[in-house]
Amino acid sequence: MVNKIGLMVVAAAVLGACAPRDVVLEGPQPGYVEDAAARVAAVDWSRAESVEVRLTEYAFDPKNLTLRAGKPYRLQIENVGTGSHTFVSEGFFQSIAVKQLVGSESAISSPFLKTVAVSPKTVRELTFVAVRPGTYRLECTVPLHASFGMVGEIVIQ
Ligand SMILES: [Cu+2]
Repeated sequence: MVNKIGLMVVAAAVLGACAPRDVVLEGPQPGYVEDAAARVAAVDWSRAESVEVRLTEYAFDPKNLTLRAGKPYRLQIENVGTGSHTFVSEGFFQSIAVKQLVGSESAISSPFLKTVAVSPKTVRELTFVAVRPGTYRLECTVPLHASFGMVGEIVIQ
């Protein structure tokens, strides 16, 4: 019988070599906010609220984020762990108007996000307007991480 720690060590050894990458779709995409560009243009970005979420082995901290529809945000997604992680929430990505996703090496302005990859000791910043109210599951899609507890919830009120 393999215990949980043993399984984590095996998983880290097997999966450590393949770092996850961003996945961004070409638009237009069904399901995403249609007038995202107009919504991004309409808000005052100087009033954007900063929110932080930290990624570790194997958790999101905080685990739950609550946002308000119509408000602009700067979400700092910081990987303070030692392995690569992802920030994935299809429902959330389809419910926001994305302005930009920036990192140390790239800036993405496509609104059709699918996977945000965060290397160890790096920060990605996602600027967006929260649009559609709902409760959305958040997870890390690196194999086994979600089953180790790397899940959360994003609420847009
Ligand atoms: Cu992870």
